[in-house]
This record gives sequence, structure tokens and C-alpha cells, in this order.
Amino acid sequence: MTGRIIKAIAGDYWVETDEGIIVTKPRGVFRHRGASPVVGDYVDLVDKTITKIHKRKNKLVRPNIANIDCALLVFSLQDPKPDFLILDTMVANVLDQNIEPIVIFNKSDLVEDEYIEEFRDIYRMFRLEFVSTLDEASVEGLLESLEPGLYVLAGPSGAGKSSMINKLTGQQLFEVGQISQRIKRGKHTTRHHELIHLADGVYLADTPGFQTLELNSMEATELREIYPEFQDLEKCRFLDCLHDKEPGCRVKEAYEAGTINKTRYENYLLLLDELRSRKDY
Ligand SMILES: Nc1nc2c(ncn2[C@@H]2O[C@H](COP(=O)(O)OP(=O)(O)O)[C@@H](O)[C@H]2O)c(=O)[nH]1
Ligand SMILES: [Mg+2]
Ligand SMILES: [Zn+2]
Repeated sequence: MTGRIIKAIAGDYWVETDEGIIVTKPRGVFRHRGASPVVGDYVDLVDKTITKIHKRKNKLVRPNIANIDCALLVFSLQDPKPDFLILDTMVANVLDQNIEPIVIFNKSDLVEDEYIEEFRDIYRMFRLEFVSTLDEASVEGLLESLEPGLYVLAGPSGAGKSSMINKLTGQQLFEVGQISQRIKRGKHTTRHHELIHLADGVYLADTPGFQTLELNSMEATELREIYPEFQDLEKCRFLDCLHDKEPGCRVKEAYEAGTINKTRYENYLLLLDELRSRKDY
């Protein structure tokens, strides 16, 4: 039988199958190989024992969850204003792990409509949502727009992640206005992970992810590939162009002509430099 792990507490795994939820233990071998199953894994079961973990599409460490489809990247429009370098870093990290980003600009109640249009333009290449956790209808609209899949929510401190999870789930799972993102579940929290069922087929990891806002290690050529707006242009003169100082670079031309967003491109160069500085030349 095959199923998906939706909850894990101290070595027990709750697996959702066609025949309902089955509480299982993994075979001892997994632990020895340091390859324990995690929430989100698709697994084979024989007599209430996990015998095989299917190949993962991706896996995060914090939270320790596999096969994530989509990341809800929460940024506030105001208080604090969004840091575009952090936003671009998170988008790059997410795409690098084969996760689709949805950029959620929160606190729309604090800004004018023109301001919203500006953001809509800068990030038009991604799925965008403008919401306020103070406006129930906007959060419901967001929820209704989510396709089936496994979601993780991430974003900088103060953006409204805890407020958002509470509104999406209709439960007071997190303290609002606290730096710590610990779920209110008592003391046995460290090895407890559970997917929250938001709607038909829509699951949310029970803790905000990507606590580190540092760029993943990746090749410069990979970074280049995850900018959708670069891919739409004509080919640069050199195939290996990193869109920096190379002659005949269409990206740089588009930046100078104003068809590629200034901040997006300048932040791309910063991220590129960051990757280069990590290499020992
Ligand atoms: N005006 C306004 N304030 C919000 C909104 N969402 C959250 N907040 C406030 O922003 C602060 C940080 O929210 P919180 O959910 O703790 O953010 P987190 O650090 O990302 O988990 C709190 O004071 C919230 O009450 C919103 O949509 N509009
Ligand atoms: Mg919080
Ligand atoms: Zn180029």
C-alpha cells in the first residue's frame, strides 16, 4: 500500500492512504542510514510498517518536510516595508528547490492603491496576492485560489506570518507579535510535525519555513535561469553570459532601456556577487 505522511511524532508516522489514516513505524534500517522518513514523504507500507520512501522532489530542513509544491512568501507592504533583496533571495531559494513561489503582500490596509500597483508591476512575473489579515474576505480569497498541494509559508519577521496561519486555519496556532514562531502545542514540540488541512487537497506545513534568509548555494548559471524576465529576451552574444559586464548582453540592454526592473536586476548582481565570493579562485 502507498500513502503520504501527514504527521510525525517521536518515531510514529501518520500515513494517509486510500483506506484512511494508518499509524506506522518505519523499519529500523532507515534510522541507521540517517534517512528517516519525514512529513510530506510518499511511502510504501507493509503491515503498518514503512518499507520504502519514494524519491523526493525536494526537502527542507526547517521545517523538516519533503515534497513541497508551493511557498507562500509573506511580505508586508508597510511596517515593515518589504526588503526586495530578501524577497529576491527567497524567491531564488524557492525556485532552486523546485518550489513554486507565491508572493503575498500583506497589510494592504496600510497603503494606497497606487502603491500596490507599483508592486504588482515589479513582481509581475510571479503569482501575486495582496491581502490584509484584518480583512477576512481577502484571506478567504487567497485560500480559495490555492490549488491542491503542499504549501509552506515563509517571510521576514513582522510581515504577518503568524497572523496569516491563524486566519488561514481559523485557529490560534501562533502568537501574533512574537519573534519566536513556536506553535502552541505544549512542550513536546521538537519532533512533532503535522500538515494542516486547509481545504480539499491543500496542506500547509505547521511552521513557517526558511528561517535563514541566506542565498542557497547554487551555480551562477542556475541563478541566471531562475529569473523569468531574463528568459523572454533575445539570446546574449555569449552563451555563458552571466548578464554582468559581458558585451552584447541583452539583459543589461533591457535594464538600461528600462524594460527590466531596475531593482530586480541590481539585486540579481548582488546575488551573483555573493555566489562568486563563495568560490575560491
Ligand atoms: N495593519 C495590519 N497589521 C497586521 C496585519 N497582519 C499582521 N499585522 C500585525 O503585524 C504584527 C506582526 O504580525 P505577526 O503575525 O506576528 O508577524 P510574523 O512575525 O511574520 O509572524 C502584529 O502586530 C500584527 O498584529 C495586517 O494585515 N494589517
Ligand atoms: Mg510570528
Ligand atoms: Zn547577458
